[in-house]
Amino acid sequence: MSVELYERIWMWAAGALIAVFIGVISVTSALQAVQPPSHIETVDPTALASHAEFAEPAVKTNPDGSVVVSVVAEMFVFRPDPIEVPVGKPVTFRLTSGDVIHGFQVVGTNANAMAVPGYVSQFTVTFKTPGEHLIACNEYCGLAHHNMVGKIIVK
Ligand SMILES: [Cu+2]
Repeated sequence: MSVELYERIWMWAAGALIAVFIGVISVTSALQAVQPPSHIETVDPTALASHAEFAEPAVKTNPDGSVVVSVVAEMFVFRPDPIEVPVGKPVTFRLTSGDVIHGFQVVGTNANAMAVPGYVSQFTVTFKTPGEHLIACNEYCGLAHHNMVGKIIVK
């Protein structure tokens, strides 16, 4: 079987790109602990009402000024809402859902995660400027999905 020269060049180029991508993923996950934000820990979605953290989801400030925000996404609200966080401090969001899969996208930033029933999704973001951000659910979750929004106030 003979393969044209240009076809061979493109096949090797595509193979090299795939190797580079796999290499980047392997190196960053091994050296920088980069991993998907979801599925770090589990939680019983039927017992959120009596859960120590998620029964009253709230913003908690650590002694060093960093903040942990526990968020429950449910049809068709985010709790707490609005979420007030400080500017310039690391804000760790811990999300879960009490019913179906929801999205949690902080519009205008790269903060974006899924709230999956049974799991806690966690990510940390630092807001560099004060202001307000819309939180949008970006996973279709039911009839009022388009109304499922929240607000983050950075100050
Ligand atoms: Cu939704």
